[in-house]
Amino acid sequence: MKQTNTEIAERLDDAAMQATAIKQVSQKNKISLADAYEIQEASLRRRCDRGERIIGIKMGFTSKAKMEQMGVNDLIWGRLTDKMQYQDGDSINVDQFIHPRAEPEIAFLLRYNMDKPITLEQAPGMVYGVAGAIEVIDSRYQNFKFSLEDVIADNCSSAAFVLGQWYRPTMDMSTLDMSLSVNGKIAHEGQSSAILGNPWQSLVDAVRLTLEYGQVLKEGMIVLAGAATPAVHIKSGDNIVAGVDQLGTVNLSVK
Ligand code: OOG
Ligand code: MG
Repeated sequence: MKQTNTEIAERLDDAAMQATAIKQVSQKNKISLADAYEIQEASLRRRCDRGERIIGIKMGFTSKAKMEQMGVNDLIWGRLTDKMQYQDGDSINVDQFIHPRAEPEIAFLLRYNMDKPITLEQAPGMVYGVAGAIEVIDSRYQNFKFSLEDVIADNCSSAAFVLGQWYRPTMDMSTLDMSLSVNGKIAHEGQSSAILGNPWQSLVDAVRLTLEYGQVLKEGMIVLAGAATPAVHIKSGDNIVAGVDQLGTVNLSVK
């Protein structure tokens, strides 16, 4: 039987809370892009009803490496809550996730309420700082397989993230080497130019897309620009380090 968007949101939220994978929701239900974002919003409303706070957004599929790894080719955005944030050097418990993966990212800290579109030239002036980051993604779908609508409904696989130190946004952001190491071995290397040619473009698109969906990113919020490399599976005992040229390293261990 067809489910309402609210019912689908509940299933996805329960799957995340119970760390149990479910079937892709688009297999039984015809879901439009607008439905998918409505489901995402409804599932986040449940998190907020439990006391979580939305502190930013993450962009997804901003690099070819990610689009190819996941077989999806359009920009997506999902919400980040305070409960998803860990501090540099923290441990995460693998049991709270289904099949987590980690990826190296760049984060922005917004300086203004983003109530109108911005240009690439304006983007650096719109942030207090930039930082390296690790994003942990965890699809709530079996085998980490989904359509574009499925993954948007599932809050773009958001699970956890860690930020490095904030730096003033004075460097050329388009040519920074990025890497993700697991247990001292480099798992993936890339360049920040893999993120839409320039990570600032991801901020431009984040503002455009959120406005399209009637949301205004607020001063103090975080925007994750999207991974420059494919994601790697992580397991108990792993030490994950993301390195971004000029932005230092970020550490996370997995228990
Ligand atoms: C969706 C999330 C994509 C990114 O950085 O491109 C993403 C997924 O791969 O499950 O976070
Ligand atoms: Mg990501």
